[in-house]
Amino acid sequence: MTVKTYRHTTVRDALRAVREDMGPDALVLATQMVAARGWRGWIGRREVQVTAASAADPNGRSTVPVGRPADTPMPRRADLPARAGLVARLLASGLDRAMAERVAASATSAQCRGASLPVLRRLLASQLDALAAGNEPYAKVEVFIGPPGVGKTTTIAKIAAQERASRGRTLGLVGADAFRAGAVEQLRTYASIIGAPFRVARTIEELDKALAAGRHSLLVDTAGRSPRDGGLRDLRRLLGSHRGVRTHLVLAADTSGGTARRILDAYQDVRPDRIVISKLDEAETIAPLLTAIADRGIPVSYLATGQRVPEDLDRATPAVLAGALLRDDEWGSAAAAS
Ligand SMILES: Nc1nc2c(ncn2[C@@H]2O[C@H](COP(=O)(O)OP(=O)(O)O)[C@@H](O)[C@H]2O)c(=O)[nH]1
Ligand SMILES: [Mg+2]
Repeated sequence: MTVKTYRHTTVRDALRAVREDMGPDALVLATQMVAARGWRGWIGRREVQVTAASAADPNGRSTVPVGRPADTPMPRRADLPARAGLVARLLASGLDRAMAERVAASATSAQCRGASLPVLRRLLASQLDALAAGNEPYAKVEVFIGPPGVGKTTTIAKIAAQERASRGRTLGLVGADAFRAGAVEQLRTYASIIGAPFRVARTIEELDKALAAGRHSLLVDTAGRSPRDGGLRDLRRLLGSHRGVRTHLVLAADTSGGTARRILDAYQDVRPDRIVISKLDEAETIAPLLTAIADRGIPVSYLATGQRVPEDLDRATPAVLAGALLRDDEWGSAAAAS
């Protein structure tokens, strides 16, 4: 088997070069974005590098794509180049190989040959059902935890303001920060703009009372707590004693797979039920983070796509997640179509 690499400015050009050089049965083994050669690389330009193998071994038998998951059906031989092209497009979007292969295996021959962005998004969305919490009803208490500065307070303000604007529904806000003086003021300001009931809970006992009170669902901001704080353990114990509590761990979209795993380990004691992915607008790809989240089997509840309150927040439906993975800028329309 001959293995070669090809570099071009677009995936389409790289695949055409592969086919012209190695024939229609060439298999794409890997697709990467790499720094362009020469001065274009110095000014930050990137290009696509495709690694391909000739499909036929010296005896003329065809080989199957490397890394094909064992549970995916064997593609028809005539489909192989088109399917490899689809896998290459998905890999170039930052998807990991196993997911790209699963999506390609679920596509018909015609979809493989001419998959438009909406078709790709639909195919990918159908693989993301288990990972997308979608439009679920509010729990009695929704608690937001996570590292400082990741977007917890802003996300809570977006949720409360969206509910108020779109459904006229009131959600109560609770600022539970025993550590940083003034940290709850940001949430208090949002609450008064939105017209939402607001309570401060500076101790675990005050939080206990706040969770029991009120007829509205509550969004609880836990700014300032880190996994090493005893406060987080107390928080876990308290949340465990209340019914109808859902805990969201907020993670920034550009978190690497390794860092995400470390944070998930650090917050393991609190047993987050959902993940909020924030700052999508600042990330090149969310694939490494999403892979780490998928490994833990925790569904994603929201995607935050910017600083604007309340616009820049979407429920994580399968279509919205797929759009974010494909870096399809129409998250909003993806959500509307789902
Ligand atoms: N670019 C971008 N900035 C965000 C997003 N969400 C929050 N921020 C900003 O991140 C900073 C920290 O947000 P904050 O909600 O205070 O984080 P917290 O410490 O986790 O409560 C603020 O400047 C926010 O405006 C987002 O989705 N995209
Ligand atoms: Mg905060």
